[in-house]
Amino acid sequence: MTGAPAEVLARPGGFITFEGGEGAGKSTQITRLAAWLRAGPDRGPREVVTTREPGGSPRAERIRAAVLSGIAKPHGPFAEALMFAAARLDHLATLIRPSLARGAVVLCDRFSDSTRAYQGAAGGLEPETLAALERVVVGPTRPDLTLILDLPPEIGLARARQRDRAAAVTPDRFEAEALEFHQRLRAAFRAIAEAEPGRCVVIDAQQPPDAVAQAVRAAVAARLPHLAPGVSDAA
Ligand code: Z5A
Repeated sequence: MTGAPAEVLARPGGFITFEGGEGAGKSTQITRLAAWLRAGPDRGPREVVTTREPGGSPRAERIRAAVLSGIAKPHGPFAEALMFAAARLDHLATLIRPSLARGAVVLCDRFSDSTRAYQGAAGGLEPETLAALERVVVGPTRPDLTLILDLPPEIGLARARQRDRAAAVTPDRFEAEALEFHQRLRAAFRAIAEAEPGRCVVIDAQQPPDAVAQAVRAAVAARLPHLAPGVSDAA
């Protein structure tokens, strides 16, 4: 690397993405990390924007509803990847980049690693195709840190199904895939972490929520120390 793009160097906040399989606890941990980052006693209140993919902006949320309904599945993984890319373009332009430019911390539930894992490793699209799409869509707005919540898919799916039953919602297009698909996803996220250790940290998501939250905070404090609230707050 000869140096980070100017946009990244000028980033006083941070762009943190959460990745992993179904029911890994991403939403739970984003809420908890946001509360921790906002309450930094030594640095005063900090703007923390929580968002998700697909979605995160009004136009991207409309694409989310369509793609999770399964409407694009008959067209194959490339068509689905293009729909996720279209949603991501709008999300980046209208929410993520303006937030980072203001100095906010952006916490995003899934981002381009999900395209690599779902449409690539599990869906069968070639990595070169997805890498080209990612270069065009994401450009320099790459995450500073990616937390990969890792657990056996059987456990994550059971959690997601229990949550869906309690809320009386039906599983979406991806939750309904076979266990083998979810095993490929887990392997794909672990491979991404292995290939990009400077950006990714794998968190054991089988632990109770408090222990996962502690591991998440430790990873943020280690990788992005300018974001960590005072040490007294980390316990
Ligand atoms: N997708 C794609 O294919 N390509 C792309 O490029 C992108 C996405 C960006 C979005 O679904 C789908 O889109 C996703 C991939 C695909 N696949 N699916 N389905 P989504 O946003 O609706 O769902 P998700 O991202 O998979 O998240 P999730 O299933 O909602 O789970 P989660 O956010 O990781 O977990 P949670 O909601 O925090 O927790 C799940 C339940 O477990 C809940 O009842 C918690 O109270 C409980 N929980 C949480 N943590 C724990 C611990 N530590 N122990 C025990 N119980 C826990």
